[in-house]
Amino acid sequence: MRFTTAAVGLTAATLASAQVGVSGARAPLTSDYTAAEVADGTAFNNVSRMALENMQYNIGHRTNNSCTYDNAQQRQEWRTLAPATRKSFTDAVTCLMTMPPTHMTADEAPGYPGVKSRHDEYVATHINYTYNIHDTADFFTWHRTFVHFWEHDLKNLCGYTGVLPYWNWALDVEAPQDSPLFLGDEYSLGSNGKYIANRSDIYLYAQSVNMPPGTGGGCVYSGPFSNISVNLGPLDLPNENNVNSSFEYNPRCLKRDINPYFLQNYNSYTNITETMLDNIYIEDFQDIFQGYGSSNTLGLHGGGHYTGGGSMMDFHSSPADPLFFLHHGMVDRVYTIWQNLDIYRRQTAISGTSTLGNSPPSAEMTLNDTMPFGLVGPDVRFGDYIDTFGGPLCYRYD
Ligand SMILES: *[C@@H]1O[C@H](CO)[C@@H](O)[C@H](O)[C@H]1NC(C)=O
Ligand SMILES: *[C@@H]1O[C@H](CO)[C@@H](O)[C@H](O)[C@H]1NC(C)=O
Ligand SMILES: *[C@@H]1O[C@H](CO)[C@@H](O)[C@H](O)[C@H]1NC(C)=O
Ligand SMILES: *[C@@H]1O[C@H](CO)[C@@H](O)[C@H](O)[C@H]1NC(C)=O
Ligand SMILES: *[C@@H]1O[C@H](CO)[C@@H](O)[C@H](O)[C@H]1NC(C)=O
Ligand SMILES: *[C@@H]1O[C@H](CO)[C@@H](O)[C@H](O)[C@H]1NC(C)=O
Ligand SMILES: *[C@@H]1O[C@H](CO)[C@@H](O)[C@H](O)[C@H]1NC(C)=O
Ligand SMILES: *[C@@H]1O[C@H](CO)[C@@H](O)[C@H](O)[C@H]1NC(C)=O
Ligand SMILES: [Cu+2]
Repeated sequence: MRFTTAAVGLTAATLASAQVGVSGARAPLTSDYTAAEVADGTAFNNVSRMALENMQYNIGHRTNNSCTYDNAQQRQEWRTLAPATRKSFTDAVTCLMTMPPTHMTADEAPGYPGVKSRHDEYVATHINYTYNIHDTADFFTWHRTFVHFWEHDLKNLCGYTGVLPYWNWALDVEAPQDSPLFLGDEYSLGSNGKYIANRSDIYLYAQSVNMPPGTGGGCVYSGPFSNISVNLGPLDLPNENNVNSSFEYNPRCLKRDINPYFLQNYNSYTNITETMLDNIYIEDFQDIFQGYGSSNTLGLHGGGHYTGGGSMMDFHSSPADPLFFLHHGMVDRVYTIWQNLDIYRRQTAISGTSTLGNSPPSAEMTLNDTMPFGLVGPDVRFGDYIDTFGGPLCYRYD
């Protein structure tokens, strides 16, 4: 690899001019590394360290002076959390899933028959805004904020004191069904779904992908979440009995169908590195990440959802599976690295409208627009959540 980092090492004078967007250094590209370095994660780890160095160097230029590099929360990959912390995390999630709604009023309740828990308020909100938060300008920032609110609830409503875990897909690319995440013991995130044999491939028309059956298919049967009730959805699953109205009460088990096919074809280190390094404009980066407008019809985002299978595969109600939040932690991590590799051009870059694929047409979003959070919490200003060290946010990734 023959590239050195962007902002690290710039003098204060260069930095001042860099701030107005004329930074001379370019961010690394996949072609700066060998194919082997890209495939085995060397390149990814190298640029993620560069991003952290850039972050540290530029911290003084953020909007919130009380957030420093050292006091920022450092989110960790699931398997690096101590077993006891993992258990306290899943206990806190179970607490949110069994706690009554906190935001929905008695007047609102009849409109949301399937909302039975605080966690359901998250699921319902994602269902409600599905077409306003995917393939839109605020895809990354809306989901970042959604995860942030959920983390806040785990801590404030359910006493969780650890850091928010994320799921690095590439670590499980060989056999996600054997991942420590899905071992099914009390320190895991719950088991795979119960294996259902003899299923055939399903053709996914929207994605032009022939989906082979995964390694599970039925209910999560051991460990955390084997006993919880999923109350909302599904709305868009192939070959399932989908609900007929968005917020219908449809209690059932949590289903998973861990599927290596998707991780191997969409979420390898090569896939992550190419997506992150070779899309220098936000409009390309966010499109390819979600599989829009390219031959990569699922992208890193879709690949993770389809790897989970079952409840995670439903476009609308996927936050029903807590895996959603670890998956979106990694989505946010890759976005954060991308932003910090070229802070001056990328930190506040946005492009697009507030409707999926701009259909129906809507106005270009600005950082002053509000993002809606329905039953989760107050609407927030887009620009306040675009920097992990800005506004109310103060975290980074390890
Ligand atoms: C990236 O890799 C190069 C080559 O091995 C090395 O010189 C550089 O220090 C690394 N950068 C970081 C931030 O790890
Ligand atoms: C699956 O298919 C095989 C071969 O057709 C058959 O022997 C087996 O009984 C089937 N298993 C189930 C669970 O249906
Ligand atoms: C699931 O619920 C049943 C009935 O409430 C209970 O007997 C069982 O211990 C629970 N299992 C787990 C893993 O929590
Ligand atoms: C949706 O409506 C159809 C037709 O009435 C019905 O067969 C199906 O069971 C309903 N789905 C759910 C989840 O209730
Ligand atoms: C993802 O990477 C794998 C190699 O790890 C490659 O075979 C596959 O074509 C890539 N997928 C996309 C959509 O680029
Ligand atoms: C946002 O609003 C502020 C204050 O009203 C204004 O100065 C700024 O130009 C606006 N920014 C955008 C991107 O519209
Ligand atoms: C659904 O959207 C409407 C319109 O924005 C809003 O009033 C309502 O609170 C939302 N409900 C949920 C669950 O997000
Ligand atoms: C600034 O960051 C600190 C530390 O994370 C936080 O407590 C505070 O609420 C933030 N300020 C604003 C205005 O969001
Ligand atoms: Cu989403």
